[in-house]
Amino acid sequence: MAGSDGEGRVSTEPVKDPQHGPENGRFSRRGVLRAFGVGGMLAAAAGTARGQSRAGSTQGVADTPERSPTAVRSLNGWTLPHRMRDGVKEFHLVAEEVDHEFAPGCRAKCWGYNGTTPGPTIEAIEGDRVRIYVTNRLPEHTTIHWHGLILPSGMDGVGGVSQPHLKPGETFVYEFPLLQSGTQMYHPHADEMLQLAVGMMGMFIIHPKAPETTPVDRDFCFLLHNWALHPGSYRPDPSIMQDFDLWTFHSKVFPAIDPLVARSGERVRIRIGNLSMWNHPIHLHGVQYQVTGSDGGRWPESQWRSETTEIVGVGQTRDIEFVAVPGDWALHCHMSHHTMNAMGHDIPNTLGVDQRGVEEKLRRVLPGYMAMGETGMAEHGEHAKHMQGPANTLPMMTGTGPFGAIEMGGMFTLVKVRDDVAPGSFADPGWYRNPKGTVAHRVSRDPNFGAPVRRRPEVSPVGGEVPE
Ligand SMILES: [Cu+2]
Repeated sequence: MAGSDGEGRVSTEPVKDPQHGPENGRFSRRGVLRAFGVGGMLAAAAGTARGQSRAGSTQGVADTPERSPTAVRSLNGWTLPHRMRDGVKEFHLVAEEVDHEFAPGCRAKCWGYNGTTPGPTIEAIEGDRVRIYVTNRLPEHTTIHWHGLILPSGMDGVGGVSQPHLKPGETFVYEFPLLQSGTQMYHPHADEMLQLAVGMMGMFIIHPKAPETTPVDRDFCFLLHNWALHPGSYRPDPSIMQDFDLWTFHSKVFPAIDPLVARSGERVRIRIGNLSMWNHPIHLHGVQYQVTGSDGGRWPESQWRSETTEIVGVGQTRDIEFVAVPGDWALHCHMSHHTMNAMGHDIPNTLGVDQRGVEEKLRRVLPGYMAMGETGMAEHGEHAKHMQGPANTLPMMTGTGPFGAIEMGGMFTLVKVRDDVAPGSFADPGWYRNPKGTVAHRVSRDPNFGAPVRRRPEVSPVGGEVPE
């Protein structure tokens, strides 16, 4: 490998950085050097990157003060520290099993990188040369494919095609220049169905070399994924193709997904990548966002388009941007099963079915059984609070807001915008306090209230009535 110093010079310990980026939220060559230069990776491993950030060395690397893109914040995730060696940005990924929590009450043995699924986000600048060590601590071979990156064929990471597999215990090195910018991803290209199904993936953000003409104040990213973690089990089932139990933003489900916090008037970008088995229409309330980019980079402004829902297809990334307006705004997949947690896909439809008597009979063989669904599923969210379900299984829908049950799960979180959010602060500001007179409210409890126009259903006499 040209320019490689071989193995042993980079810590083989997983490097964990609890911070999401530099303190000021900006991402500069100098700042990163200070944070993760000489000794910086060890400092980061000790969780003290911020405290050590001014002690590092900048020797041997030209500074480019005009470059100051906003550091990306990985939702519920983190950014992989790097160090400079001979003008090359060095990263070290460790493929390994991880004990992952989807939300309190639901965890599993998954596979990921450096202790997490997804793996840490790799962040760099167009024109950088990167050297990425990959250590395989899995029980089977793997590779990493740099999804969407323009690179030499031998660096593409397709096991058996572009390189030999990394056997357990081995470390390989990838090295290539970054010839593009945009929201990219990484994942294995070896035993791919299984390794993706158990969580092996990450984001690879490349900032453009030239400053962006319309800069953003906050830059979030997350990956979409699906999991077949059957009720009562602790290992995702890789053989499932459609009936998944968990739908995740960055491997978390509501209510464990971080809110996206911003100050009113700030320009916010959200970068979304999809390495799941479904396409996801991602819908944001409160604004018309602009779709501004993909793994092809930030598109020319003439190609931006206003949407409130954008499908992020499998293997695709999409960047959306908007100017933040005050409120608590839902951000979710619009496939309504994808905003639910585990549910039985094979159970009969009980909507409208009188289940009196059935419940008692079933309880004799299934203690705790609850008949439900006669009038809808909303009651399920209420019962789930006091009824014990199968082990390691989240309620299908959950969450409580200032006005009651939220009845969501899976791919759902909130964009929380306030006038008084401090620059660089991502702390959850709590629930939005609506200005007086701006909340929908009850005007009657009488079902015969008012005189709304209603139509009689037009039905032909053929076939008779719909039975009760
Ligand atoms: Cu979806």
